[in-house]
Amino acid sequence: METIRIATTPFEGQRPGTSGLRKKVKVFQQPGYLENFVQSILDTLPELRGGSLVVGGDGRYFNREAIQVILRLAAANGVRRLIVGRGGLFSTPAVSCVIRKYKTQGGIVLSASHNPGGPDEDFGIKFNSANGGPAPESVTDAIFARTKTIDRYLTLDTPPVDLDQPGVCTLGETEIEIIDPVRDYADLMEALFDFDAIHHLFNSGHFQMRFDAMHAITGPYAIEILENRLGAAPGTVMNGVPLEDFGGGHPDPNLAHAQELVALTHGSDGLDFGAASDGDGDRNMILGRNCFVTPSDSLAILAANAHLLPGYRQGIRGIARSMPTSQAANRVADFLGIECFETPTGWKFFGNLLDAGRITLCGEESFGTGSDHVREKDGLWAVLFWLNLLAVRQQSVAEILTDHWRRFGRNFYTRHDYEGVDLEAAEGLVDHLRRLLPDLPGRQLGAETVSYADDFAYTDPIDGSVSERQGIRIGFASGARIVYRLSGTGTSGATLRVYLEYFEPNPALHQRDTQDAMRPLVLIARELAQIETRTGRTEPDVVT
Ligand code: VG1
Ligand code: CO
Repeated sequence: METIRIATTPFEGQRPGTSGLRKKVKVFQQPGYLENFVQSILDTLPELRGGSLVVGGDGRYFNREAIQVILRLAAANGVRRLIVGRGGLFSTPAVSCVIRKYKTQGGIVLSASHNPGGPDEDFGIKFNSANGGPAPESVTDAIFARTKTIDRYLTLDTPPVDLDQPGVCTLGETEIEIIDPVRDYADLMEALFDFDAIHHLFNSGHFQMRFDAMHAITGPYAIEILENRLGAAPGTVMNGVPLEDFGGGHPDPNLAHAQELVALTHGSDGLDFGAASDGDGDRNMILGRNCFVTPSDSLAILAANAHLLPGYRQGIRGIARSMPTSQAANRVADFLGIECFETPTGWKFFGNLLDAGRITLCGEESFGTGSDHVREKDGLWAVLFWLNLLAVRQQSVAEILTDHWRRFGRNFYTRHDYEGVDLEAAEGLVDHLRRLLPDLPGRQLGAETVSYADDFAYTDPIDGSVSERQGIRIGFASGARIVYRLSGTGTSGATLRVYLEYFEPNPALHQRDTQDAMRPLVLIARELAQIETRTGRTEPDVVT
C-alpha cells in the first residue's frame, strides 16, 4: 500500500504539560493538528519503526476519530504491530500494564484525564515509554522541539479499522490486534491481592460498598473485577457505562465532584466503603462511613500496611511522593528505615526510581497512588489495596485512619484551587513569591516561623537530570508547609494551586475539622501571595 506524504506547517504550543498535550477538542480537530503531534512522536522515537505500540483512550469525545488517525500514521511510518483496546478503550494504568506485558516500544494514551469531555471540552494525548510510564521530560522536550520544525506527515488512504471487532487485521504492512482492554489488567490485580479475602468480605453480610466510575473508563474494569471476579452485588459499580461526555460532569474523584457517592457514605447507615476513579482510571478517592482519606494519608497508610498483602509481602523498598503531597509518608519511611523521595508533580518523575528498584510505592496528593506493578498511578489498584486491607485488618476505614494518626501523628492537609485565573495575574503572583523567597527564612508569619523557602528544583537521583521551577515551597519550624504552583494540565487561563499542611502530634486534636484546623495557615498563604489583590478572588473554586 502506498504511503502518502502530506505537507504541513507547525502549530504553536504543542508542548506537553504535566501529563501530555491537553487542549480543547476544537483545537485537536483542526486539520493536521493531531497528525503533526503524532508524527512528531514517531519522528522522535526511531525504535517505533519496526516496533510495536499500544493505543487506546478513555473513550471521551473524539477518541475514536483520533485512534483512526494514529493507526494510519503509525502504519505509514513502519510500526510493525499495534495493540488496540476494543472500542478504542484503555485506562491509563491498563496501557501501562499492556506495554510491560507484551514488551512493546511504547504506547499512546488518549485522555485529558479528569478534565470534562465533549465537543466543547478537553482532549489529550500522551506518549508512554517502553517501561510503561509517561515519557520523561527529555523525550517530551524532544517531541515538542520536533513539532516546531515539522513539515510533513506520513499516512495511508484506508477505510477506518473496525475497533469493535476483536482479533487481528492488517493496515498496509502493519498488524493490528484488537484486544480485550480489561483482561490483562484484571489478571495483574488478581496476582497482587488476596481475592479470596476480599470475596469473603463482600459476602460477609455486613459490608456495603459502591464504586463510582463517574461514567468514565473504569466502568468496565470495575464491573469485571469487583462484580464478576470478586462477587460484589450487581449495582456495586455506579455510573459504570463510559460516556463520551462523562454524563456532563467532571470525571474527577474528589469531594467536590463525586457528591452523589460522598452522600451515600454519610449517616449512621452510610456505606462502609466508597471509592471513585477519574476519566482515564489512574486516580482514586477512598471514603469510609462519614470519613474521607486524603490521598496523602492513603499513601502513608498503604506504605505502613503493605506487608499484609500478597503482592507486597516481602516489604517495600522505598517510597516517593510528589513535592506538594503531605509529609505523612516520610514518617512511615523513617519508621521502616527506608528512603522517601520528594519529586516534582507528575507521574513521569517516579519512573526512574521505580525502574531502578529504589521505590515500591509512590503517590501524589491529587488522588494518585501506585506501585511498581505498572508505571502509572492506578485508581482501581488503590481501591483493591484498601479492600484487601479492610479484609485483613477486619477494621473500618475510620479505625484504620485513626490508628495510623495515633501511631504517626496527623498531617492535616488541604489543597485550594483558584481556577480560570488570568494567566498574567497568576504568573505575576508566582514572580512576586519568587522575589520574596530570599527574605523569608527566619520571618514570623502569624504564629509560624519560616525555616526554609525555595523554588523547588529536583535532580533525578538515577540519571542526574535537573528540573527547575517546580513550585514555591515555604516550610515552617512547626513542620507546617505552604506550597504554591500553577497547574500544567488546564486548557484555558491558569489554575493556581495552594497546598497546605500542618502536623498535629496530639491525638486529642486529630478529629478536628480540616478546614477549621487549617484556617490560620490559609490566611497566611493568601496574604503572602496577595491572592485577592492579584487575582480578584476571595475564595478558592475547589477545595480538596
Ligand atoms: C495534576 C495534578 C498532578 C497529576 C496531573 C495528572 O497536574 O496536580 O499531581 O499528576 O494532574 O493527573 P497539574 O499540573 O494540573 O497540577 V491525571 O489523573 O490528569 O493523568
Ligand atoms: Co487521570
